[in-house]
Amino acid sequence: MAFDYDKYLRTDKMPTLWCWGCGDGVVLKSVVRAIDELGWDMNDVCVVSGIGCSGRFSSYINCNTVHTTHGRATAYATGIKLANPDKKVIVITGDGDGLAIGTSYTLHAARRNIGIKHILINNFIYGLTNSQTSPTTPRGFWTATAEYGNIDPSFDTCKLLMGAGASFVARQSVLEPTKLTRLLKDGFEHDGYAFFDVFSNCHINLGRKNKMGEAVKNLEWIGSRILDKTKFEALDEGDKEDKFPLGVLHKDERTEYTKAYAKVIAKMRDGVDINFKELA
Ligand SMILES: Cc1ncc(C[n+]2csc(CCOP(=O)(O)OP(=O)(O)O)c2C)c(N)n1
Repeated sequence: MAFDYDKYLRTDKMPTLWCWGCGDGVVLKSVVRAIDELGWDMNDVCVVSGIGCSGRFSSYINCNTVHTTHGRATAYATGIKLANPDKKVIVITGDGDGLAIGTSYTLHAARRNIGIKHILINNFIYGLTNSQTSPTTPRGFWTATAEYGNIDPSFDTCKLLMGAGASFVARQSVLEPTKLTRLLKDGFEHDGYAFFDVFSNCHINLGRKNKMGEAVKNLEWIGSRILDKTKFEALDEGDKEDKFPLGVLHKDERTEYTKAYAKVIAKMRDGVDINFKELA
C-alpha cells in the first residue's frame, strides 16, 4: 500500500517553495516515515525551524509547528522541551542557521543533553539568501561572499558536536532516504539530544557556479565525499581528507536535561536535595 503522506503533510501548502530537485523534500519524507514507523501521535510532536529554505520545513509538516527566527530555533526548541518534557521536539536548521548565527545554541543543547532531535540540513551554503559562504562551504568554492573562491576551512559538523558533548551524533545524506529514515528512528528513540548531519543538495545556489547546476550532478558530488563509517575507518589517514563517514558516529547514555531539571523543581517545591553524583 502506498504511504499515506496526506496524513502527515499540509497538502494545502503544496507545492512547496523549494526548488525542483531540492533535497529538503527528501528529508521531509524521511522524517514523516520515521514518525509513522515509530507510531508517534502527531499531536505529541512539535517541529521547530529557523529561517532558511530548511526553515520552511515547519510549514509543510502537519503537527505542532513553530517557524522561529534565524539561528535561534534550537533555543526555542530547548524552551519548548523544558516546558513539555513528555512531548517529542524536532528542530530543523540549515548549516548557516545551526552553525553560523546559531552555533552557540546548537553546542549548548548538545552540552546539556536536552532531549530534542536536531536535524541539520547541510547543503554547504546559505541557500535562501542566494549563496553566501557557510561554515561548511568547502575550500575553493565560489560563493557570493567569496567570489575568488572560499579560503575558510570548514567545520566537520559531527566532530564539533561530539566535542560539545552530544550523546547521539549521526550523519546521512539525501542519497539514501531509507537509510536516513532508519537513522532518524534510531536517534528519535534516544533519550537525550540527538544530532543528525544530513548532507543535501542545493544545485541552484551552491551548484550553479560550482559546475554542478543540476540536482544529479550535485548529488554525485555529495556521493563522492561520503562513505559508510566502517569503510571510512579502513582508509589511510591521507585518504580521509574531504571524506565523511556515515552512520551513528557516537552514542552514549547520560541524564537527559529535563530529568535533571525535574530535580531542581523537586528541590524547590518539596525540599528534596539534588544528588549531583546521580547526574551522569
Ligand atoms: C538575524 C538574521 N540574520 C540574517 C537573516 C537572513 N537570512 C535568512 S536565511 C539565511 C541563511 C540561510 O542559510 P542556511 O541556514 O544554511 O539555510 P538554507 O537556506 O540553506 O536551508 C540568512 C542569512 C535573517 N533572516 N535573520
